[in-house]
Amino acid sequence: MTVTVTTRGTAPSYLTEGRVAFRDGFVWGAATASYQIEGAAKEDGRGRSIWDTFSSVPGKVAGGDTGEVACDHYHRYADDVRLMCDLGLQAYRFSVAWPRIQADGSGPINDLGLAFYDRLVDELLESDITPYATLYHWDLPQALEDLGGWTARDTAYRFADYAQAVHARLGDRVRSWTTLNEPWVAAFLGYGNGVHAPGRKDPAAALHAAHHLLLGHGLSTQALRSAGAEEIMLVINSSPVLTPAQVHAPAAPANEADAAAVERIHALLTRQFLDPALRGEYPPAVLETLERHGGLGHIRDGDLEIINQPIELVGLNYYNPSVVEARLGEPADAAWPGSEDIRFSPADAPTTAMGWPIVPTGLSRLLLRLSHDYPEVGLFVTENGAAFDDVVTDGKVHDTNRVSYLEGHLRAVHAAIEAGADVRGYLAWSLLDNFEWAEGYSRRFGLVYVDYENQARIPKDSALWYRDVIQRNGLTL
Ligand code: GCO
Repeated sequence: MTVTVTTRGTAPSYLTEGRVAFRDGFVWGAATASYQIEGAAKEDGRGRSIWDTFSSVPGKVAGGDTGEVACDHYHRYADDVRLMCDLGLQAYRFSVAWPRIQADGSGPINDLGLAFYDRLVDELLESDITPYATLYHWDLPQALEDLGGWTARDTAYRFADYAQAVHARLGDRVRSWTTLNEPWVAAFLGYGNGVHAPGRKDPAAALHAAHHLLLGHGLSTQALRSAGAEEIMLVINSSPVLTPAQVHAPAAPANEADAAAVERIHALLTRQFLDPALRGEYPPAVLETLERHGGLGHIRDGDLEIINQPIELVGLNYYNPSVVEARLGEPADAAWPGSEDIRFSPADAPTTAMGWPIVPTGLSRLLLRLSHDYPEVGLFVTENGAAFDDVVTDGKVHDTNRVSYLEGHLRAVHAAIEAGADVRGYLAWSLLDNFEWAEGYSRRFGLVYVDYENQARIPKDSALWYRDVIQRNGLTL
């Protein structure tokens, strides 16, 4: 499929300015996640994760794909680091698989599992690439899920123990730590609509999971901090919430009902996580939603103080805006708990192979809103990228659509910085084509193409273009 990226309406001024230079020290890199690339699912004492279980159930993942082999990164990490080095990456965001460290999510620490990340970190540092370690990117040990998973309060305490064990081994070399990746997705797709592992479909369970994930964030932040961690980050999937008319032109929502729909979805998606973590409170829209779905009994006195730990950075994974309208009087089959009376609409924009609308200006709007609302933290774009139906031609992948996507979004990051947002770095999603969760291997997000038949890696045109961007610390027209 060929997707042409077009700019609709009047081009924002930063698109016509010529050279776009980032400040010295802006960090450039790429991201991956353990289950999506490592493979070696049964090696060196790794326990089973909820994604091993979920992907083995027919019909859950496209093509019946699993992460059993993935990109075989567990064995090929040294070559992959060489590839990063060739592309000039300054930073690499990876995640640690909890079931490699504790097969059952608690109890004995598996030295062989830690040794893998030890080797990876050393390899990165030898290549002058800064490691950004994420402790939870969704591969919960199955044994903990059997005890309730994130709906069980105890999982938060087990997570802090695990975080401490990983820091004890890598903390002398890793200075930047991310507790959770996208708690909204882990809670609401995992426990709410069942599209992700563990595949539960219960709105109250999703809301409980969200709180316990936050509690795990707070407890692990305390553990990391007292062990001397320098930089701690919480990574969320966030998007600006817009009405259809706002997608291409900044304007106020047409009416009060739409304005309320916008703020409600923003509260459920973003404030549900950042207000407790950064302010020690839940926004009213989240409390009202909890009242309607199982109550507040799972929130204990003192939880919000634990969750509200000082952190240095919020990481944003941005792909597309959320477009909503009020739908008063229509049947209330909520897409998410709390989204009753709200309709999610398609944006008037070209889409990626995921069907996600391409709206680069959404990233500037998001960065500016969050820097305005939460001035106490720095921001980092921890994921941004696009899946397209890449084709190998004579050993090359001419992914001009991905180059356009990335270029548009980097201009948007730059525009936000110019307008005052404190954005410290940008990590492309993803280094490699990989296991795209419920979509399996059918969606390719990589800067580097992976031939799953023989594990060959082919840097796409976008990878070579990104290498030049990093080298110049900016873009040229
Ligand atoms: C995500 C993810 C990645 C996805 C990517 C594309 O954090 O949602 O961190 O694992 O693969 O976002 O969907």
